[in-house]
Amino acid sequence: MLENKNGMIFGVANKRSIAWACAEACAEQGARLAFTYQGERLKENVEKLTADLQSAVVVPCDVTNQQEVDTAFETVGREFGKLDFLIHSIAFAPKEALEGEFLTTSRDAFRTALEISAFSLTQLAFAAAPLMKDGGSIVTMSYYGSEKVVQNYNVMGVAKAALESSVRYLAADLGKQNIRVNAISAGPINTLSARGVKNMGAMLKHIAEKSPLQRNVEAREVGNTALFLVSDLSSAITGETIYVDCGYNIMGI
Ligand code: 0WD
Repeated sequence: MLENKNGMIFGVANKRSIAWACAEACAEQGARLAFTYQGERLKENVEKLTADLQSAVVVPCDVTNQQEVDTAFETVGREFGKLDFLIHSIAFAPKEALEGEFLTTSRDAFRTALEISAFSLTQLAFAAAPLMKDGGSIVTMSYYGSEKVVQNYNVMGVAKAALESSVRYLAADLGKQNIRVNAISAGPINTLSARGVKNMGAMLKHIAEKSPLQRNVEAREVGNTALFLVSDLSSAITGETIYVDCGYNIMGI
């Protein structure tokens, strides 16, 4: 499905990362992939994980460092010639902002969370668009806390609201270049980042009890939806937030 397509994946921290599930789904369908890692601490993880993939490119990229972003896209442009899709699967908020009341969010925590978790999509889309010479697809990861209050999710919910809105504005701007932009709103999955959210265990249990499918979503199910969104099967879908949450979001009482 993705033969002759080149993709760039941001946000692999380890094998549990949603980004890695997306990478596996895309690699199985023949995509050639470039991976970025944030800082030296994750370099070895990403290099080991990607060692078995054919001709994968691995480059450093902390989105708070514009020079690194520019160099990452230069490298990928040189190696691949063109880019067909980009998967943005990164987020960060200081730990103290992910517990207690949203009311106490500091200016610094707000700025950091919004910059890394929301602005980075626009930053990466701007850098990727010139490489998407035959059109392209950009996919990001969101969460239900963007539209409803989820205890402890706090400033990350505000960042995800900004992210989902960015998806719509970017889709409107990039449509004329046949570049599509969509978000996946994933149900909770036990990854490294998720552990930063207090009461994750209770949340997983609640979803398994209340969602129509009566279980939690698996990372691979999110990966498969990302595969659909970066493939030509979704060629008329742009600006959307697609729920992959076992149906949890449709439930009222
Ligand atoms: O329940 C979940 N796990 C859900 C996650 C439900 C719904 C959505 N999501 C979202 C997250 O908010 C995030 O946007 O999915 C995305 C991926 O999250 P993940 O796979 O759960 O988490 P993880 O494996 O930790 O990957 C996120 C990575 C970072 O990992 P760590 O844990 O080291 O912070 O985002 C990257 C980093 O690799 N990251 C950055 N990358 C570049 N520059 C930066 C940065 N400044 N900061 C974090």
